[in-house]
Amino acid sequence: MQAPYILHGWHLSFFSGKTRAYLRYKGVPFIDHPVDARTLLWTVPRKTGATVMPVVVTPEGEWLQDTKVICEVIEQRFAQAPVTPSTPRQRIAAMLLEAWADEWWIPVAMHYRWVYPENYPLFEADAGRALLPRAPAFVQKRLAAYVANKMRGYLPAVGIVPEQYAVMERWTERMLDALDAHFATLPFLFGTRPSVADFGLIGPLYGHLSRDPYPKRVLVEPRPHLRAWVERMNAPQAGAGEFLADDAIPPTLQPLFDAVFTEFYPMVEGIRDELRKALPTLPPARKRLPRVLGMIEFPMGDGRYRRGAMPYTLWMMQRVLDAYRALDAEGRASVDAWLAEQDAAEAMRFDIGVRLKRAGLHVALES
Ligand SMILES: N[C@@H](CCC(=O)N[C@@H](CS)C(=O)NCC(=O)O)C(=O)O
Repeated sequence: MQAPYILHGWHLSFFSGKTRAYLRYKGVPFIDHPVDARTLLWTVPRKTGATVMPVVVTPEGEWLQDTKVICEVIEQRFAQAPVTPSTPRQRIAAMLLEAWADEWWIPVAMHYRWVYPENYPLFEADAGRALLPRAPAFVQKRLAAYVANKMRGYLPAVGIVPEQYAVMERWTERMLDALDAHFATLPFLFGTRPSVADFGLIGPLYGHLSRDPYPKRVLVEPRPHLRAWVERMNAPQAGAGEFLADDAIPPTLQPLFDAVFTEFYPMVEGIRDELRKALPTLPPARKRLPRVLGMIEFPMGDGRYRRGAMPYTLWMMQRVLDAYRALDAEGRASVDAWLAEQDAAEAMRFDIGVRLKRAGLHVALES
């Protein structure tokens, strides 16, 4: 029998939920290890350059960090039932939705966790037990409360300030209605097989929105098809299902693509513009960019939203643009025709201006 992989992550964690669902779907033998303080604060930074979860350790002893890297490595080793569609429109559409899910939804997930104190006891219990499994309960709780406080300190940088609560909540409810309507017609976003877009979206929808008591009660429980999708994502039949035939994009996903092209793209353009402004101010030898640049503003539903620009998002977009450029001429033409229908004919010609590489949770200029 093959030695198992190890997933160091928590059920509370956005990106751990994404990776857990993915490993289960791929039938990867793995141990689900709630990462403890020593591993998180000592081993993970030494092995990956960041204090972060999830991290996957392979049977060969490699420490994989970043959900895209984990997925790329596992896709090569477990080749059955690929989760990135091979047909051009579905491929680009799924990768765009993954980028949107990973990046746009972070403030949504953080908002619903940290604005409602009803969620705090679960966080403190789970995080405390995971961090210090052998410590007395009061010590666990005290450390978890310290971590929770630190997390709340990040809220303004991602735009979670009282003036923006209402626009965020209206946006989320509308989008969850759209997802509920979609999952009434199809088990996953692009068919009967989950794709990278489903795994992206389970990030906010599992650890935060379906598990924290307030959003679970108010957002997910009233939407039965969405709730059923969350359950399917966590208990998949390994390797089962297919993407829709003929490279079809389900029309019920239209509200998601409207959000990608009229809200997410303006956010990404804002980040690119902040990066352009920041580049001349960086010391010449410095290639690694700060995690957060200046504040940007962009449309969100019926309002606008302001938050710090995180250049990591541009690296996510670079992956999608690279995938588009790797298509053959016929594939690119098919994607272009779909984008023209979306009123987003220029979307794959988006110019980041520099080439980026990932370094832990940061990005750096490629030299
Ligand atoms: N983009 C990374 C993000 C991982 C990530 O942000 N993980 C969160 C927990 S869900 C974390 O550890 N954050 C620490 C931090 O932001 O400093 C991925 O796809 O793996």
